[in-house]
Amino acid sequence: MKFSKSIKMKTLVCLFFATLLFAACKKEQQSTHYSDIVTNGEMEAELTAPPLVPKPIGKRSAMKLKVNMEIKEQEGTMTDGVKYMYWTFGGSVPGSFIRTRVGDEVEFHLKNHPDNKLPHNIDLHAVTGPGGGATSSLVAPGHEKVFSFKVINPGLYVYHCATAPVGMHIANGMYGLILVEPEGGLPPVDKEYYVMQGDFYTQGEYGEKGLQPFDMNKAVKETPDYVVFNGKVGSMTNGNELTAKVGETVRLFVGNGGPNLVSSFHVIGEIFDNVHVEGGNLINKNVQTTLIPAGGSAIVDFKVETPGNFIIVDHSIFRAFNKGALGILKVEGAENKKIYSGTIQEGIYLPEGGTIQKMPITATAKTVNPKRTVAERVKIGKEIFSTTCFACHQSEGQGIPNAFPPLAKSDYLNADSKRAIKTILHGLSGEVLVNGIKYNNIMPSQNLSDDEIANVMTYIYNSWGNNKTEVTPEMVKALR
Ligand code: HEC
Ligand SMILES: [Cu+2]
Repeated sequence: MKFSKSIKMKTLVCLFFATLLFAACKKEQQSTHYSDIVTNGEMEAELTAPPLVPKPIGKRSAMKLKVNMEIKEQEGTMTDGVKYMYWTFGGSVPGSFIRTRVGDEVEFHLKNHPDNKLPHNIDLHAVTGPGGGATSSLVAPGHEKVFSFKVINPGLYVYHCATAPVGMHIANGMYGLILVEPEGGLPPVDKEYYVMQGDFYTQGEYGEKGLQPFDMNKAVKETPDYVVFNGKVGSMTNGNELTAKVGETVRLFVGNGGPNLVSSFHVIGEIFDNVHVEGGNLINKNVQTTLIPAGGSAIVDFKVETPGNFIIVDHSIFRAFNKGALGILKVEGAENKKIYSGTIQEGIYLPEGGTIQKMPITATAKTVNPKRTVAERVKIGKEIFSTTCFACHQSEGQGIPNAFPPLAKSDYLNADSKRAIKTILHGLSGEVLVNGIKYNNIMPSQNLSDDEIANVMTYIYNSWGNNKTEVTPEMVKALR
């Protein structure tokens, strides 16, 4: 009995190894096949800055592809009033998008601009070789290094600088994507975009003005002030939205440069029809959120069926609303009520015992009340309005009949600024008369600092035909 059992075991073990061997041969066959592809001719690679990608490669045969990439250390804008010294591949963060096909032989020319301060190199995850190219590409300012490699694995790959301290070079924006198309190309789509997440560490807090130097301690602790798409806050909002028309299929080449965080990539109001998981061959379907590791990627595509603004986020959601990881895909076209009805009815819902809801008061702890001009207050106030008040009072302050009173040309608002400030500070309930119409609903008290209330109120008073009152933090403080 024992004897026959051990024979069975041996057969099993043999079988196991035979399978492994077979699998190994198969893998070898595949990459031999790709590395055996003969190149035919030579061309210069088209390089693009985000959110654009070069034209699809499709059916072109493998070629010798020349990539001319210039490293530039340059000051740029992180968000309004905040500057950052970016280190870039090709002058953008993320760096230029490189598009190749399997079998291409890439001749890489890495140039370090003479005005730069530091040596750099490049590690491309699409390279099969030591350091992904880093060992052959270290280049001093005012120099150029050339090396070449054959792309033998289709997929979407991250590239980054790998010069010590590596984390710092990546944190300053030295990353990008290189696509290796499979033979015959990717299925055609209507729109293609390049989106890459990164986390940034600055000496000042989020939004603190001026040129902000890199903060090594925060980077080591992995506590970024900014988590953004395409190198800055607002890279895909306020006139820079990605666009598509109803009925089109959109493909996003998404990367995550890190250096630290993993992205929970999500488009609000869309479902990815296809996801090339981790940028490889495996295709998952009908995905809500796809995980993109630091130094990794995903290719997602989806058909847009309804018009509207689709918000692109890292679903670790404080990053989206408080650190910058938010973009917009703007879809235009005819509505499709079968797929999305819009609001059918709006009524008032007051649960039993409904009273003014209190948010935990933490904002008051911030006591700094900076001096600002009216124009500055209006600008900042507009942002506060569009995140805090707009859901109820609507984008043009027009309110919603029977539910939320208007702020545009509101006699209630214009008659008494102290009363209006108290409304924000303490909430409001019971019957109010605004422009001759009765409202009897509840406005929750808002958890905002004196400065924030001053800004949002100044914005409201200076918009939509109101009386241009300036509200200062001192006025708010006196009523708190
Ligand atoms: C959850 C919905 C909601 C939000 C969010 C909200 N409000 Fe209100 N607001 C109301 C309601 C409801 C009333 C009327 C209360 C009543 O009927 O007693 C009101 C009343 C007001 C009024 C006085 C009436 C008028 O029309 O002039 C002002 C001013 C006002 N809100 C400003 C703001 C500002 C500024 C914000 C953002 C910081 C804000 N509200 C956020 C629901 C909201
Ligand atoms: Cu570098």
